[in-house]
Amino acid sequence: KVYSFDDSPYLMEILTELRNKDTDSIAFRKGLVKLGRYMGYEIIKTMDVEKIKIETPLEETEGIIVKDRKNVVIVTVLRAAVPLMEGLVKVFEHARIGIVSASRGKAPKFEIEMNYVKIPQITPEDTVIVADPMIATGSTLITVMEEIKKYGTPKRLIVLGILAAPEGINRIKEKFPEAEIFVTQIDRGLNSKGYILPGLGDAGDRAFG
Ligand code: HSX
Repeated sequence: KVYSFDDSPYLMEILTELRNKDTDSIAFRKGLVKLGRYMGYEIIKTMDVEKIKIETPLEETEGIIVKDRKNVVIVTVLRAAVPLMEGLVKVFEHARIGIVSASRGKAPKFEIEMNYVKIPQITPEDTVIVADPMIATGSTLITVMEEIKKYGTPKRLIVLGILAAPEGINRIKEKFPEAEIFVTQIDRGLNSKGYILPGLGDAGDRAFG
């Protein structure tokens, strides 16, 4: 299943700022943190809730807990996903965190080099959120998700991106039909260098200079 959020004016406004080439890296990073947090809220909306009884200082009442919110593993793909993760941990404060360094080579092969992998053990109760702002050809995420598989099978496997090209989404769907894709917006396509159009440029460079 693919979720995108064109109908959310607030998310679209933040994304507009990220797309604007005149946005500096301070504002760009802040935007990514915000999107991490608010996309996190969107993920929570899809989690099961359980009714519980609690007591206010005045009387007993009913409340809820979102149990799965506590069983989250966030896998951060260096480097542009770092501010995104910062936002995500604001809503998934119990999350265990995996860090993966993966980068894509040049066209036409777009080979993925993965040289640092630290991922916690994954249990069947876990929701794994793989965060990378840009899903272009999808190769980076596919390589990372193949690696994640070695650490266990989660209850849910979620891909969290800011922008995606249809090409990348289709490839992920094909290789990981069980993955749920949350992306702020789906863009038109890719250029010959494998950049998303209209996109926002290179998220790592824009965030970190
Ligand atoms: C950028 O390229 C992003 O942050 C991703 O890590 C990667 C996406 O490209 P692709 O592997 O989906 O083509 O650096």
